[in-house]
Amino acid sequence: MEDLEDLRSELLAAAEAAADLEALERVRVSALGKKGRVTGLMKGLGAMDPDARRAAGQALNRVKDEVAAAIEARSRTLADAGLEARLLEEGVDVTLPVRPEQDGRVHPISQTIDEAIAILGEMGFSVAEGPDIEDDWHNFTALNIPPEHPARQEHDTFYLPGEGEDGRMVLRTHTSPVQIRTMQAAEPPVRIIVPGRTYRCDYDATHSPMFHQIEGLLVDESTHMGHLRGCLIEFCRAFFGVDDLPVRFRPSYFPFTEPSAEVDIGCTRDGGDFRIGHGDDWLEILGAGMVNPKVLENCGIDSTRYQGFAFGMGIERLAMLKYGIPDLRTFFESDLRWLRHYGFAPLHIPSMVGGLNG
Ligand code: 2U9
Repeated sequence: MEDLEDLRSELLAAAEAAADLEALERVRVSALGKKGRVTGLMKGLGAMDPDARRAAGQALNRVKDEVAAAIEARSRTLADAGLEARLLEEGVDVTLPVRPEQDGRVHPISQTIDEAIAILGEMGFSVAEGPDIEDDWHNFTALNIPPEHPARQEHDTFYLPGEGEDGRMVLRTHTSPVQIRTMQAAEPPVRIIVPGRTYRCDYDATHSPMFHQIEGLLVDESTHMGHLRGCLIEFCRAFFGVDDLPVRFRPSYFPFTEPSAEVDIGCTRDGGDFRIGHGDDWLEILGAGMVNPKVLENCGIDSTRYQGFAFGMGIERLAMLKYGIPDLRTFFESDLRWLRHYGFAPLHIPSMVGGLNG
């Protein structure tokens, strides 16, 4: 039998020296493969007497395990280095200046969010963000959504693996948990808007399992429904660029607001012609209401001193209406021709002074 210690050192050195995964595989086959050197020695054990066989077998097994572990470790190192190299090679330097000649476009979802931020930012709202993966309490309980509410059903909500209501996490079904976290962390006045991704188990021509919302929350000592009305009427008129756009508030119900309303804007549906603005028809575009005192209390805010209003809207729906995009599913197909058609110039940043969309 060749000297085991020499063989061990040689194979460990070969594994360590393998420059890539193919070279490492050659080392593995030459050592541990069917015709490999360690395997060959194993086969030789049969010819030995029992005592010598036991001692040699144990020593061989130790070498075999050590060589296998060294190959495994080298394989992980090479894979990590490969990933590192790819990340470096494919990395994008986001600090480089925009190259307008490159024909990049801003996605209509980003554009719509930027427009909404420009309008509501001018009114004094700041942008707040939070996690996409939430716990049950922040996504439902704190918002006064009862345990038996249909929104909590498995077929509406993406639940992540985990035990019981306290352990399992959800993909947030609205951006509202961010408002909950903001109220828990700071004293009023609160004046925030929350744009972001939301998730519901739904997929057809008008629903996507991942979609975007922008919600707003204002809490102060004397906030009332008149402030909510003024804010949303101004928002709708600025967003659609129609100064005298009719806006109507219809009574509705949400567990997190009381009273609640759905908001419609005036439109014309004349045969095949659809236009936002005047006319004798209405189109629902957002929901709103006064924050339910129970929700304020859940966040540690004294509801006898503070009141708030909140609103929420679907970004895809706003973008489809404003920019005449007929099919929701096309938003997420990453079709460059679609993006060139519906996308926006990157150097025009929406603002109330410079214009929302060029
Ligand atoms: C807190 C308190 C109240 C947010 C609100 C709506 C009404 C609403 C929908 C619009 C279209 C969701 O994308 S959509 O389907 N939203 O109708 N959202 S009031 O109310 C809140 C939020 C947070 C703490």
